[in-house]
Amino acid sequence: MARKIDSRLTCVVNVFVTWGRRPFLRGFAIAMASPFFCSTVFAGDDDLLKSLDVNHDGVLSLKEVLSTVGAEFSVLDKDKDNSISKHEASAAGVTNREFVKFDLELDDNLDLKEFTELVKARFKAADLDGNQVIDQHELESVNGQALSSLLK
Ligand SMILES: [Ca+2]
Ligand SMILES: [Ca+2]
Ligand SMILES: [Ca+2]
Repeated sequence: MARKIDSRLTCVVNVFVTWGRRPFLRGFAIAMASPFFCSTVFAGDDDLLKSLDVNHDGVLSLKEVLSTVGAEFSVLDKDKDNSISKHEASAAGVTNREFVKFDLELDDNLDLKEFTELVKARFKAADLDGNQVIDQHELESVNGQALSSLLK
């Protein structure tokens, strides 16, 4: 997630540097190019919200997020043994500390139930204003990125 924020910043900087070399375009570049260009490049989270927003109210409820958990679990379970190993989890950005916390059966694997608890915890962390739904702004926050990294 930090990488993504970095690349977004890099994108803005690149637009400024590239376009800023031509003085007559500098004003245009600063006023117009970076927000439009970079929001186009990084439209992914908007897509995620739209694809999961079943009732089209513009925000994600826990129910909507959990509707994708089974599918996502299968994607992350690369060796198809019906559990997510430490290695598989870390590929999805799950920290060692988180893994240990949610591996309730202490078998060094997350089953679907444990993975669902992890997603629930990240949902709660991403709901910055505590209104039980995730809006676009919350999805773009650091905690929101942590949630979306488990969902795509
Ligand atoms: Ca919704
Ligand atoms: Ca596995
Ligand atoms: Ca919220």
